Amino acid sequence: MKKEVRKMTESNLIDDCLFCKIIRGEIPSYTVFENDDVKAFLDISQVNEGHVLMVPKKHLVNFFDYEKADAERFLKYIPEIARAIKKSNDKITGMNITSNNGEVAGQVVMHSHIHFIPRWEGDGIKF
Ligand code: D5M
Repeated sequence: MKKEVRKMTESNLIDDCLFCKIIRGEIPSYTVFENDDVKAFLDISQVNEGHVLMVPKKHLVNFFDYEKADAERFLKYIPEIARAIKKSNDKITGMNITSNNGEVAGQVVMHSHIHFIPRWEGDGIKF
């Protein structure tokens, strides 16, 4: 990534945030998609095989924190990432794409993220 782009996209990353550290490469992750705006990597607690998280390269706590411009900039990658995950394994025929917003909704990491959970017939996952 070009230096000036890095400065622009990562300027508001914070020290004490797990996903900011992953974006900066201070904590390792298995990256499946990355550009100047977002990073997508395997979730450490796989609900189903191929479970991926997408995070914006800007420290936003959750969707309550998004301006319209943030939504336009970061959420547009959802279909592309979903398709890439689906394409990675023939058995994937569906996907749960979810986001927990706020502690009462189950949000544990306070840096906005979207879960991509691949699904297939008989996978035994129950929500
Ligand atoms: O989901 C937070 C998710 O973050 C949860 O599914 C585990 C995942 N997680 C936590 N630490 C890591 C690391 N180091 N790598 C990858 N994934 C991680 P929430 O929606 O906040 O409950």
